[in-house]
Amino acid sequence: GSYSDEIIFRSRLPDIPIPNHLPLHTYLFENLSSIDPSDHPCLIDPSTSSILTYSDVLLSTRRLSSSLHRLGIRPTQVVMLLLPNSSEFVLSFLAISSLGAISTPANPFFTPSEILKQVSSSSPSLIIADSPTALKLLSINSLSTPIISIGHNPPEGSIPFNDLLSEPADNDYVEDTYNYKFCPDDVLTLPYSSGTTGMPKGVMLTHKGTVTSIAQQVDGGEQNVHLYYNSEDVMLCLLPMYHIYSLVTVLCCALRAKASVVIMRKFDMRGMMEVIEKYKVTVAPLVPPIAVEMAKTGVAGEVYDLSSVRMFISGAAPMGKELEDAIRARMPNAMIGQGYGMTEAGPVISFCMSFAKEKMDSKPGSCGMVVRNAELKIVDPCTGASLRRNQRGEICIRGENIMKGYLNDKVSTESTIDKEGWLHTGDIGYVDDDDEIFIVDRLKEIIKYKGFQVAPAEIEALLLTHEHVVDTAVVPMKDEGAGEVPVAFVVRAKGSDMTEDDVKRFVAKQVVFYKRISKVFFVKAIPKSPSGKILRKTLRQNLEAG
Ligand code: AYL
Repeated sequence: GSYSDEIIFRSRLPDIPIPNHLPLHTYLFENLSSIDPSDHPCLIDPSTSSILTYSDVLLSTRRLSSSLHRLGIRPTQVVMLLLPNSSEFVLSFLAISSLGAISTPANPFFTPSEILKQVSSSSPSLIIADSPTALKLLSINSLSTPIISIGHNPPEGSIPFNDLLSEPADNDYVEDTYNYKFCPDDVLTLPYSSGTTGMPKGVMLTHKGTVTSIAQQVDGGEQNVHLYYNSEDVMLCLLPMYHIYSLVTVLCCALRAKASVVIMRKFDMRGMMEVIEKYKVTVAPLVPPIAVEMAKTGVAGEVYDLSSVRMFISGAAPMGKELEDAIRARMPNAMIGQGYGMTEAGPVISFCMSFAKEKMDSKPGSCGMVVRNAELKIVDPCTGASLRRNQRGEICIRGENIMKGYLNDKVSTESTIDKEGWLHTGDIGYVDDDDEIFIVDRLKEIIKYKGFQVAPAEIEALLLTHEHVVDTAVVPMKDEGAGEVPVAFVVRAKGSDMTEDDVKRFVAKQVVFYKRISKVFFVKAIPKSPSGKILRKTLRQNLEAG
């Protein structure tokens, strides 16, 4: 049909002007006059009780940029971040942005082979890591990238991070950055995602795209705002910053709104409760598995005062009504709702409208309404036709927020963003009569372990390197604690006596914890389509049928 027949859904909030001609760091600190920057807490570290004000963060970012410049970092070069949540992560991310360079964040718990894959794909000129990770990196012979190490005992052979913060910005740096011609379409950051199929790929998120996404969430000035944060807010930053949810919706949105960010390095239930109580956290962006644990353990409401929390945001995986009710029992003052996003969308697609400045009602289980300054449609995966309200199909989004494309992968880019600029999410859902989005299924391969991505293709490729594995398919299996876990169907070589444990151990040695196989099914053959594609849906259905 003709494109004018398309059924397009939009936010009920009007579009706004978005200053996405600005570099991200400039945009984030644009409205400092609304606070006293030298007195207003920006980053709070509960483990040391140290506080960096907005002025401190700006000054340190400038010093760090100058030092990175002195080390040779220039626009378009890549710097890899292998860091747990920390103020150093934030300073590095901002400093790299202000140099016109590109950060590529990764999980510091990655195994050497996982790190090397991202290194060889993104070719960083420098790696910034915490000292245990730096030590791990220094033992990889094939790695020649210089390493900056954070922490008290920087291993020999690495550059101590603290030295880079002690010197004031130098003239060369000031002159060079002055002459540097910024383009809003320049890449800001390169998180890795497998998208709808295949191996993890570098997602090129630009300054323009990221500024747009942040503005779609927290801008809107005097009128209504999708996600209402303000300078009085205290944000819980517990989810890892190397993941796009925490980086954009927690950190960047908080900085834009001049809120204070409480940074937690790792998760434990009591630690989280203590921090919420002590710092009177107002916004808690979390993932469903943490909510499940919170609902189960008695520690929450009974012992700790969680009444300061006014917003409980769940994202990255589905949250059902029962879970929502359980959280409500623990956090009586909190609005509870979901954000829905995808790394490639920059990342946010929709948000619960109970988080708006002028609240709207929302239904349990809904992912909210599409963000403003964007278009959403639901398409029939077979015909490509756009569908009406209450009809299920693939969710697609179009707007200036979405990625520029995958790094060095034109084919995957073109199969994800079509000629009309629609990003195909691989999620199946519908839009109801109140403009609320519901996700009901997944077209794509990805497995979501506690919101973390596991790319089946990556684990399958690994299994195929085992000499006793003839063929294999890795698919998600439902799990109460994690949401989903990866399980493997394996065709053994003739005469092989390989056991389930052998397979599990073989994978576990080479991957980060959440990619481990939790069950193995030995089968005679892997079901495939005539063109050779694994019939993942058939396997998933077999699992559900038992
Ligand atoms: P990625 N409900 C169900 N599934 C979800 C939801 C949700 N609320 N959010 C994300 N997903 C799934 O790239 C969905 O399959 O980004 C989606 O395509 O690791 C996939 O996760 C994307 O996985 C926010 C809120 C970012 C959410 C996010 C998305 C982070 C996950 C910012 O404010």
